[in-house]
Amino acid sequence: MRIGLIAMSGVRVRTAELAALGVTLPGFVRRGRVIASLPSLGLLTVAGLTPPGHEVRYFEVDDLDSFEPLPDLDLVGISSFTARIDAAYALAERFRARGVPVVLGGLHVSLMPDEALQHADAIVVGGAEGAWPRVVTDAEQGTLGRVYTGAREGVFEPDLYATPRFDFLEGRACNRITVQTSRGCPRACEFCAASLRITSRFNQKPVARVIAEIRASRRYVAEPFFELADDNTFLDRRWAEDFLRAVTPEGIRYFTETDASVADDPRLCDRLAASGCRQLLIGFESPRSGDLAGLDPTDWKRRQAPRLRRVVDTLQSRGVSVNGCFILGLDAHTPDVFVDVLDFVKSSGLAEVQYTVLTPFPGTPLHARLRREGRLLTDRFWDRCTLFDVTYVPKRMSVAELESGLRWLFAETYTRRETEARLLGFVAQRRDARVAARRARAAAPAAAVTSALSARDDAGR
Ligand code: B12
Repeated sequence: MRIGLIAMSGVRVRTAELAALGVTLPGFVRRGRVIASLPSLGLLTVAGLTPPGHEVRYFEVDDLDSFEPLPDLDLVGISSFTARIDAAYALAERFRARGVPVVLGGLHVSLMPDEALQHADAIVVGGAEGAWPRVVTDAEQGTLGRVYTGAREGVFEPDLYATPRFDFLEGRACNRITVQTSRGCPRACEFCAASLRITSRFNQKPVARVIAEIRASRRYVAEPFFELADDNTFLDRRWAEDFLRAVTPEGIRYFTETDASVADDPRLCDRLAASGCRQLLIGFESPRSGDLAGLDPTDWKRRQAPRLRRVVDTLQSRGVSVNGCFILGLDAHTPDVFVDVLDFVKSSGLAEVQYTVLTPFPGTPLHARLRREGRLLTDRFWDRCTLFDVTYVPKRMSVAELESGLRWLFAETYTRRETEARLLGFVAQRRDARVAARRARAAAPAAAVTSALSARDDAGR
């Protein structure tokens, strides 16, 4: 069969006003441009899982109109997050109108299966592992079912796992590659719409497989910067130790997401920079601990808030910049939160910062709660699930206050001056830490001699 795998791409900001603000702000634009070039690891994985004997093609579609004429295919698989799901449905309908069976999969489809089924011949709920090979075989035999459920655990075990088809990236103008080292996250935050929703427990990829993927991808893209497509990379310390040991000699540079607990292990942090880790993205959500009550089942995030400055310091003094993420519009947020967040950003020395609006992605506990409380602005707002659009009534401020507060934060944070000040602050922090370490080392032998002498004196007495 000729199988087409199509990623719905596009979207950064939707609101014209935010877009206008965003495109004039250097920090935001820099990050926006860079990440927009990332491929769909989900579909490269689906391609890897395709049984042999089929011709597989990979497409990224931003503008539906420019995807004409439709390629000749026998089976189509489309991947989309919530923000572009309506475009994915429209594209699915076009193929179906020509008699080409369409399979939809991905996070949104897994969370909204009934909706997705109205626009597809078949859907895959959960990971493609354990489902896609059956889909292809059934489609080939003309017995395509309606709903296929992928594995929710053990997805990196040999019988389910396949290496993503990084060869599809050959010749592409991309300088960044995503590699997944784990799926899921035990923190289970109410708002989370990431891979935790398609797993029943934290799945960790064996280190040897991760390294094999890194090597495989480097055959097709020269000197890529890696983004680990994880929710919480360094959660499992033993795995993390093994990973750092194995990845260091690979000589790569990478960025990933983890939580504040990484700073509990200074030995691990000591080795991060040398392993190629350039930046850690950590969800701080809010600098005020009271704002974080009830965000996750064990109130873990609330308990971290008082130590966030130390977390920044621990990592940045070791040469790993921290990208602190803040969610605006939490239930406890009052209009003074914007000033407090900015104060924290400036005084903590964070090298990078990312603000998003609390977003009730469909299928999340947050969505169910806000719906119950009658606080969703509209029933169906999928194209507004960009992380920058307000889609609900905040508890302690108005929609307009949240929107204008966010715009104010963007404007205050992403000016060229502020962006450079943050980066220079990080460089200085690293330099000062190195100087302090050198001084401590230089002082160490002298201190050792003094204590040896006094030990001798003590012994002589
Ligand atoms: C890398 C990344 C990106 C990259 C690449 C996107 C891409 N096309 O894959 C970029 C930077 C471009 C991006 C953009 C956006 N992103 Co993004 N991104 C991520 C990130 C960090 C990792 C995703 C990933 O690669 N996962 C690994 C792969 C293997 O998993 P997967 O995609 O789920 O695929 C598996 C299954 O879902 C399934 N599957 C997926 N598709 C299909 C299709 C078929 C046919 C089948 C059978 C199976 C199947 O099989 C795969 C293997 O099991 C996640 C956060 C996270 N930590 O997970 C956010 C995340 C996915 N992004 C998110 C958002 C909101 C966005 C943006 C809207 C942001 C914006 N304002 O622009 C855009 C939307 C882009 C779009 N057009 O839809 C949300 C999505 C939530 C949701 N439920 O919709 C997440 C979860 C982050 C968050 N804060 O909540 N993103």
